[in-house]
Amino acid sequence: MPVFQGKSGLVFGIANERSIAWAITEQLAAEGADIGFTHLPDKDPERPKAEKRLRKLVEPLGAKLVMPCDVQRDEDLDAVFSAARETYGRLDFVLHSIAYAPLDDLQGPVYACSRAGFQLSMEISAYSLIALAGRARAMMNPGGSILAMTYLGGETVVPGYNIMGVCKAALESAVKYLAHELGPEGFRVNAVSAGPLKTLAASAVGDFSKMMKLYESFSPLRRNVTPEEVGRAGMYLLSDAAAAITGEVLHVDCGYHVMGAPPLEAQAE
Ligand code: 0WD
Repeated sequence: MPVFQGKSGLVFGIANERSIAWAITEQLAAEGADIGFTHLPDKDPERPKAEKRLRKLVEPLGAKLVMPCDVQRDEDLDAVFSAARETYGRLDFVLHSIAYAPLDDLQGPVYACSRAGFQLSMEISAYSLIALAGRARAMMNPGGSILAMTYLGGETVVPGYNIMGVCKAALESAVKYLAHELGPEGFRVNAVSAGPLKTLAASAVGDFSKMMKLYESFSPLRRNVTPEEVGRAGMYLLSDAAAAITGEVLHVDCGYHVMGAPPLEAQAE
């Protein structure tokens, strides 16, 4: 039987077909999951670009819930969870695949980050997980699973990742505290720390192609991850196959995070 047969959940953060949330969705859908989706509210209601892009991807999956949601707005979040309650009754999983920082602040240096840019980046990239978890816990089935997306720049310094690294550190800490708080209720909270993938959000991070070359030369597997590999790992953590895993940050990065120094052949160059 498909792993997600009879299970339903929400996916936040598909901007287009390159989004990591879409890669995970493809795996969940292939395993029979019934998924509701949100998109960023369109500024011009006459030209609903974000909604159109998302609908084109998810309508073939038979999505019963497609709604706008700006995670900065409590009323948007409340509307999504109340619609999910009406549509699905209870939820088995929630995927948080959202991040944002204003370009000026993202470009660094960290010491020059504006107060407003810091607040906005933290609110969208880290607080939003807390806001989702608080609402999800009231309506999840036993064994329910929440997953967030993070990056190595939240654990160690990755030049160019700047203020987003500070946000990911907060996000990863939130994963652990939420795992502690929701565990007794039977819910799990984890994160996938993915290697670089060329998405819309990634295009804002400086020197991104250099980063991809680094992974090719330095990671134990000597290559970059594929969206499908990240999708499968995300699906695993959301599934019952990971029933005893919570508070975990799973690195899906071809092993890059274990290296303390470049491989000898790369050092010789
Ligand atoms: O290399 C990468 N691409 C990696 C990404 C490596 C490791 C982790 N990640 C993380 C990101 O930091 C993020 O948390 O994965 C997550 C998804 O990122 P993505 O798939 O790389 O990027 P993208 O396709 O742009 O999706 C992020 C989405 C937004 O996209 P845009 O580009 O339209 O800002 O986050 C959503 C939105 O759909 N988003 C919001 N959703 C609700 N309310 C908001 C908001 N205020 N702001 C952004």
